[in-house]
Amino acid sequence: MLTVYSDRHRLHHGRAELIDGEMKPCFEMPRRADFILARVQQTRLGDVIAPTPFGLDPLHRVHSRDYIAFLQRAWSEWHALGRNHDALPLIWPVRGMRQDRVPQDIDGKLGYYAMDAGVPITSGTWAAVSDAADVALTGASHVRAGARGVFALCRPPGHHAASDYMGGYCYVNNAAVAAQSFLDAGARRVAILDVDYHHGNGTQSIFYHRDDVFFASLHGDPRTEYPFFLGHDDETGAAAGLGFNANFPLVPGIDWSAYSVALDAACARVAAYAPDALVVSLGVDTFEHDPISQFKLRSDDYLRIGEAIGRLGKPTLFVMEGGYAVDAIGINAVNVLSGFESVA
Ligand code: SS9
Ligand code: ZN
Repeated sequence: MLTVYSDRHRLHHGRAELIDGEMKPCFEMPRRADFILARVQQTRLGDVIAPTPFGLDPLHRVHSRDYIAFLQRAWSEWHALGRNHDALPLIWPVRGMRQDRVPQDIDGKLGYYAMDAGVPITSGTWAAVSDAADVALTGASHVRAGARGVFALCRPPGHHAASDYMGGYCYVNNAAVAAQSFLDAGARRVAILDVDYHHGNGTQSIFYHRDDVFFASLHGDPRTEYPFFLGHDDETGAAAGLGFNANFPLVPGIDWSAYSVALDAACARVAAYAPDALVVSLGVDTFEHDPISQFKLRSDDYLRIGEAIGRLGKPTLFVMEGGYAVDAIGINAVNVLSGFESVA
């Protein structure tokens, strides 16, 4: 399987995040991608290529222009105030406050364009974020050219980012950008299967009113899990998109026996949609030793996830999302890809 990878992910390296009331080193760190790449090479999964630049147009297909402009400029606006540490949001327009006025000050803009504080912006964040989108777009172009499966080793991840906000370590929604690129190249239906531990709220929200992208997500139940405010099973789509969104919220602590039942159900929904292409939001924070998650999948279970996806028989783009047990992230992510490849 071809892997698309850019070294420039390292330019995004947040120092700390506020978690459980404490500032701790960011769980979303450069070593994650380094370990995945090392495992790709160690297992001889296939060639590793650099992305080609696609520019801003494909980003504007799923994100608002003002949000993308904000991401491009945020560090320089922050830095111009003499601040050298990471930019972080600290105030949000909640119920009853104005959503129709974008503040001029960078502190206001950070809150306006964020859903949480888990999104440090550093001097290199935009370079890494735009390369990650190019990684996904390059992967999609190889799937269109006939590859059965391609791995877009994106970092930072993307599935919490919506059309005009960042959150949960995510800035540009790489999976959504790739899905839209399939449609723009002539596909009529694209499915996105999100197996990250956290609900893909950004992806759901981008396509919620549309029937040309079917979104299915397996995740920790939002009653007890981040992102808390989206991901329930009664969210089935709206307007033309009604019936084209499927959430599978799962209780904390489950292992493969319960997870696989939901995975089979989600895969059956994907198969029924009969997509021309499949995008997998590949998070491996469902792992038993993940430091911020509560499922109990073991490394071998990821082979089974890949086999289930492979049995769908669709041209498939894997887009890397979460996974924070860094020592095992390469084994677990590449196990999904190897499982996929083992199914002819
Ligand atoms: C859990 C805090 C979660 C954000 C997690 C984002 C995951 C992206 N106690 N913080 S895949
Ligand atoms: Zn996650």
